[in-house]
Amino acid sequence: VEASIPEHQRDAWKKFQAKPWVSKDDFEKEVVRHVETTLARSMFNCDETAAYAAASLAFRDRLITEWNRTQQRQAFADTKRVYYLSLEFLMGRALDNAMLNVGLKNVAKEGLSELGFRIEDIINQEHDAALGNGGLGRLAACFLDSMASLNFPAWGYGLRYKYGIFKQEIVDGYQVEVPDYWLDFNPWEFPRHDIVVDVQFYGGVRKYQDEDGKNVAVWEGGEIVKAVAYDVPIPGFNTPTTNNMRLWSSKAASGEFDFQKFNSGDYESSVADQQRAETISAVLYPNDNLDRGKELRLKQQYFWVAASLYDIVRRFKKSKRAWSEFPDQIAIQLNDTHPTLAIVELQRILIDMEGLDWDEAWTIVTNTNQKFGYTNHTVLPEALEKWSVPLFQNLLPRHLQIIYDINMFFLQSVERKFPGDRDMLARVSIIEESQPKMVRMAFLAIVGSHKVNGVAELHSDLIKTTIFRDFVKIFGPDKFTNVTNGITPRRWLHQANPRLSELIASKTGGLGFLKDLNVLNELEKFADDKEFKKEWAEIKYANKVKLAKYIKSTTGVTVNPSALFDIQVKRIHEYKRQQLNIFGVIHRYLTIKAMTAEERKKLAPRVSIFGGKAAPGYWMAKTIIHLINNVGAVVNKDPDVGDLLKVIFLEDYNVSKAEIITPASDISEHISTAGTEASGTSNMKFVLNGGLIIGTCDGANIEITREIGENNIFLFGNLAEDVEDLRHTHNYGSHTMDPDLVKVFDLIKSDAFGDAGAFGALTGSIEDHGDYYLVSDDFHSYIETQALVDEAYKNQDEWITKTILSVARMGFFSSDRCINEYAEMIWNVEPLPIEKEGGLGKEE
Ligand code: H53
Repeated sequence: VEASIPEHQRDAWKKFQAKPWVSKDDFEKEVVRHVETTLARSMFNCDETAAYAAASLAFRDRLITEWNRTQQRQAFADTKRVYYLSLEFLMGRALDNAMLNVGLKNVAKEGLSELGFRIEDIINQEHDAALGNGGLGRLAACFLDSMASLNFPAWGYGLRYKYGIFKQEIVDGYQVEVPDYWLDFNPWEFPRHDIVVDVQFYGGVRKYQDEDGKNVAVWEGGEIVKAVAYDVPIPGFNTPTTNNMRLWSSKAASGEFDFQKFNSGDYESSVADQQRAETISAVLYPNDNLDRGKELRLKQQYFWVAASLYDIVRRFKKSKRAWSEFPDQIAIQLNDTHPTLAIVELQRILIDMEGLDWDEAWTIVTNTNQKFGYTNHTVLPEALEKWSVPLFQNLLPRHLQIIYDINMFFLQSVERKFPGDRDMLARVSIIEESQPKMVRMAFLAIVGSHKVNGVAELHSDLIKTTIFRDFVKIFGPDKFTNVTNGITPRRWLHQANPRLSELIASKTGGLGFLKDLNVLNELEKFADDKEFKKEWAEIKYANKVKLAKYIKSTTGVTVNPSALFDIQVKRIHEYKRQQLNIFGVIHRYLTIKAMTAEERKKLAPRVSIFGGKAAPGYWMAKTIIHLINNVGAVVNKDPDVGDLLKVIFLEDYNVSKAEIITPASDISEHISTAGTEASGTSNMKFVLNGGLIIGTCDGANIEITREIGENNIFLFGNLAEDVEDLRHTHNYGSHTMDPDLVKVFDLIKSDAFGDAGAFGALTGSIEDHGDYYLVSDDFHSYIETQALVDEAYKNQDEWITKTILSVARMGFFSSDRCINEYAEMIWNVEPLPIEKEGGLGKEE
């Protein structure tokens, strides 16, 4: 429906157009107005929740004005757009980010203070938007920030889960999951009840020939669910560009419950349809790096993909261009294989709905002029998505036919290239000939994309030589590329560590480093500057004091802020090896217990801090959490140990907690079995905040080492190239356990940390079941390297120099660099220039 106001009536609109507020007085006026009208409260009953609501609404109004202008500008320019399809967006809090990105945090701080509030208290009222599990979801959030900050015309498309990642409670040392209902009050989203897409499931396919002898397929029957759009504004830093993240929410097609059933007394089933439809976008699947093949998950994927593509195609059709221009206007990035159905859905739209013939359509879908790009984030076999053919057949019958056709044409081309190689055909087929047959989503994504990228150099090399080897032979090496991950320095330095950001700004000529992170290089000249080092160390200490207070208030344990803070926070997974860390802690405990009082005096005190969620069904990961908590319970109250060792498990690790934890580390642990962690991104965050790393030669650790220098990182353990051979030897019985690890296991088995039965599966997986993750193989190297950390930390002067040099050399890891690489190598899009940029440093 055309709802545009006629030309001759637009003057009134222009005259009264909303203008973004800028001054402190205007901000206060807006806050008071929202308290008194939107919230129907007053100065007599305005608590911090209400103040948060009003301040957020004031900023939201401002964002939305710029959002509107950005959308108009982008529509008018009609240039190529990027669509980032991700099932996860781990956004964290929005208010602090909005204030900083529009450059009005100080204005808000003063304004709130005049109204009787402390800005920190107001910021802390916000519930995290936690629509993601871990690295993959947070990467998507950093990318949105960078795309807006760099003025790219870009949209994120995702699902509006009613329940984000569960909240973790620790009860008697065990993880307990509590639902995260986060939508009670969410000022950051705009429901678009006018943007609704019908999405079909189930049913069957009728095929016939029309009068012209053309084959026609009609997908009919089944059920329809409505997808309703919710828009979230994404402000760029120091630019008016405000992009859009569109999240889809599911709703029953009828909208209401069935009145007839209701009137006939059948209340329960009258709401059942509605509930069934709403289930689709109800919960985020809580697995990271694990595929469980559940029907509801496939439903989520198709629901989201179908609605997003419909929206993208609708926008394209408005421009009245020919279909052949589609690839010049649109770049779609598939964040992992979750949105792979987009390839099939576009082909379906073109042949079934738009009447193109197969070849014409497939040329558009797979056009080399930048259409679909596929990012692979893992080589772990248990994380690679496969869907059973019978399940597919039932839910998406037409899509399965199209996949079979795509596969047939693909295999024919392989056969032409490698005549007679039957094994090759079986290996690369999109359909796995198993019982039941399975659709291999990664293979479909490769066949349908023009570029496939890994997320760090080692990882991108590994996918080319292992899981996608045959595809390199088939398509040639140019289809495969690397874009090493990055993080946004706005949230992960400026927002999380304001004092460090301020110090850097004072030495590098303002906040420019936040837009060009290579400017950090200028810090090298201060690496030996006494005054600077003093300030640097004071900031680290203050951040540790803040974390120590947080630890005290949440766990009751007192930790010494002068101790070495050793942190491992990330999802709990065997491949990430929190078990190696906690076994190392137990080894340290044994060592301390065996020391004389004199020896103890020479030891550097440590606080070992853990945090992270285990997937609810991942028993081994939960066992590791249990062990960490039980070790803490024993060690923390042992008078022989005192301050020399404390073990902390922080409950419910999430983005806003990461903002407190990350700036407080002296050393952080990134100790995955070599070849298993695709990149890791928290490693980058910790170094950027002046912490050092103990890590394996894995993922982005390798590139971090290259950038900051090997003197500034503590690397240990076996290399990726040796992992396979080591596993092989384990399986053939020649697995000899590391003697120090045996002592650790003996202590666990003596019930020192509670009933050892609870940990039998964990120790057994290493001693008796092949030690797949090479814990014992790497144990000695790990312990030795930790001893080097102890030594190095004693020389605070050198330690500080190392951290300054490291920060100075971290420019490469900005997500702005990533986005520019994607734009150039994969998307072929240009930023849309802005006439008036904000003028950096207006807040200094
Ligand atoms: O993606 C991150 C990587 C990290 C990798 C992670 C990831 C998930 O969070 C979930 C599924 C998956 O396949 C991969 O584990 O190494 O840094 C962003 O690329």
